[in-house]
Amino acid sequence: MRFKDRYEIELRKYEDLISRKNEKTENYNGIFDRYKYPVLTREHTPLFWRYDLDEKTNPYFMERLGVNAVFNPGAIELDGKFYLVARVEGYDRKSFFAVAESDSGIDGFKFWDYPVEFDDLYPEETNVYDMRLTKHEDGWIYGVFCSESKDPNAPPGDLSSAIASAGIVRTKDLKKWERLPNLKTRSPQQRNVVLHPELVNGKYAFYTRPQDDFIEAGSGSGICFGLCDNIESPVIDEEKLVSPRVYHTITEVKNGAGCVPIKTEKGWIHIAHGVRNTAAGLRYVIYLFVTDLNDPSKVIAAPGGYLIAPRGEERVGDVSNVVFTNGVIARDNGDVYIYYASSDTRIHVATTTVDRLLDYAFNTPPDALRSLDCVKQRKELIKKNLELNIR
Ligand code: M1P
Repeated sequence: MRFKDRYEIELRKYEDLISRKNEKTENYNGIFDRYKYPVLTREHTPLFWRYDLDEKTNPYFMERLGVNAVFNPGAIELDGKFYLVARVEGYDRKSFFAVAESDSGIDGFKFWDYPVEFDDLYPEETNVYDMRLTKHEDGWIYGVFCSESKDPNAPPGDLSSAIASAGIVRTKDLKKWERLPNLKTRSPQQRNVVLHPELVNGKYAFYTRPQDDFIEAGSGSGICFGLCDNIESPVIDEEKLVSPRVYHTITEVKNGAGCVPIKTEKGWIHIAHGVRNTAAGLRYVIYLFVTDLNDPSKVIAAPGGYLIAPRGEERVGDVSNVVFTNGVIARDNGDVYIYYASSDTRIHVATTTVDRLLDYAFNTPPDALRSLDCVKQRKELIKKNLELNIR
């Protein structure tokens, strides 16, 4: 096939994909709606990111820089438009950030021409990923992400040990980004760090996830909270536990803050991830809790179990059996768009409202922690329903 014909075919496929309308699935739980199609996949990246479009230098119309996956986006609404800062992973395993924009938030996401660039402050930094976007009361939009480097103390031959820390950038328009120094805490490693949108006691407040090594939380007891005086030289001296890991629950192995907390009249809604082990490996689900409006480190509602778990084709991908969120948009009209990635491969949206999430948070029973207590909990629900004599 001629170069030009193949290009036209691939371009049509791409254009059909990015203009495809999304629709709600029949899946019902009263809490949120799922959608038929992912909102972003690797096929949504422009052809000119992947192919050399010059026939002279690419006569076979080959992909020169493939894209492996598009996942774990930060999310923000600006002037009525929906923006995702996605983690785009090349065939070479390195991730970078790229902005995609949509009018509806459920379909029509299109990448901007160029990926995000910022100052190269850390020559040892090898990989960057999972940006959380905070519209802060100080007027900046902050992006907090994982900055990963090879562990300088790894023994010879160990090419896997790495160090994760929290990188910070800020912007006003998602176009020009200023890099700030990485966050310093007492923990040897940090991932899944989120900046709170308001100052707390006049200080910048972060949700952290201390961990002993790159993968294992180890003695890290869960999602923590810490204050920092100066965002331009960010240091947290003390981390206070907010949402702990708990034996035989969805957070047994680890957990991590997800989106920037949503401010509501009843408290701050947090949507995070929890990890448990199975015979088939780790399973990541998304859960929710609410913290006090005046003390965002104090949990006031913690519904038991998960909010979103991987279903159907979401269960399969590069890292299977994973759903993960680091971007939620809560609109002024109360609508909530939860962007979540499945199996480190693609991005979906789930839609709901603040009212529904609060009802879920405050009226879903907490985890009873033991099978026999779970039976009591369920019996109570059954009895109440049967006494209603509905049928
Ligand atoms: O592979 C699943 C997820 O693993 C990590 O999350 P955590 O630090 O909680 O284990 C992250 O690297 C995330 O990007 C990834 O989706």
